[in-house]
Amino acid sequence: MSKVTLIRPPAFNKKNEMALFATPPIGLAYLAAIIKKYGHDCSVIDAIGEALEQRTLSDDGLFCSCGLTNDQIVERISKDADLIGVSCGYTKEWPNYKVLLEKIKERFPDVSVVCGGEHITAEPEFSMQECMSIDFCVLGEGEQVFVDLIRGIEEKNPYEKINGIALDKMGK
Ligand code: B12
Repeated sequence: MSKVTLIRPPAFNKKNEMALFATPPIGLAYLAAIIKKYGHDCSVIDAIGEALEQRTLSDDGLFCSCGLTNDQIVERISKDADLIGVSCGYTKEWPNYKVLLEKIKERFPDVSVVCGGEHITAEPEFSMQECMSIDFCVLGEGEQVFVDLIRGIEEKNPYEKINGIALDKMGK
């Protein structure tokens, strides 16, 4: 049995840009359901839902994140997580995803970091080249791929027999 933490990062916008962001992270709910169905432990950190009113300006004052800060997210990750999954849905949020992913890898260097979502599906090579903290990219709908990946990592053979993984470190 593996212990998985899934993360929806905060919404990240230009300072004065407004987007409708307070929606449930349905994609991660689907993933959590199947991960549990296969007998694994799974928790979800919904950075937006867990701090709806919190706004944080970037150091240069140009961007605003809505929800938990990256540091608060890292604090909430299970200390004994075997796998950390991060949803990267919006290309405009990539600069912040990168910072979050780097903080996660710094704190959990030995834990596999898996990314998925629309941005990753569209730009897997770009994302892995820009961010060395990603171990695996999952393309498209992630449910079956994620449980296959968990099994692969448990068996220390994550590179074979899994359809839907874009790249891994071996492919860099
Ligand atoms: C509903 C929707 C919204 C809703 C709510 C989204 C939400 N739930 O959070 C609202 C209206 C809020 C919205 C807003 C925006 N949206 Co929108 N949205 C969608 C839409 C139509 C469906 C998303 C969805 O809920 N899918 C269903 C769920 C179940 O699937 P999912 O989230 O994709 O998750 C699955 C996989 O992606 C994957 N997965 C996801 N996360 C992870 C994580 C891991 C670790 C793994 C392994 C797998 C994985 O597995 C999941 C299960 O199969 C998509 C288009 C589409 N058809 O996908 C656009 C889309 C995601 N939106 C898009 C955009 C651009 C925006 C806005 C920027 C628009 C704007 N200018 O304001 C804003 C940004 C909001 C923000 N954060 O600031 C683009 C993103 C493109 C990109 N590369 O950036 C899309 C792809 C539409 C498009 N083709 O242009 N959006």
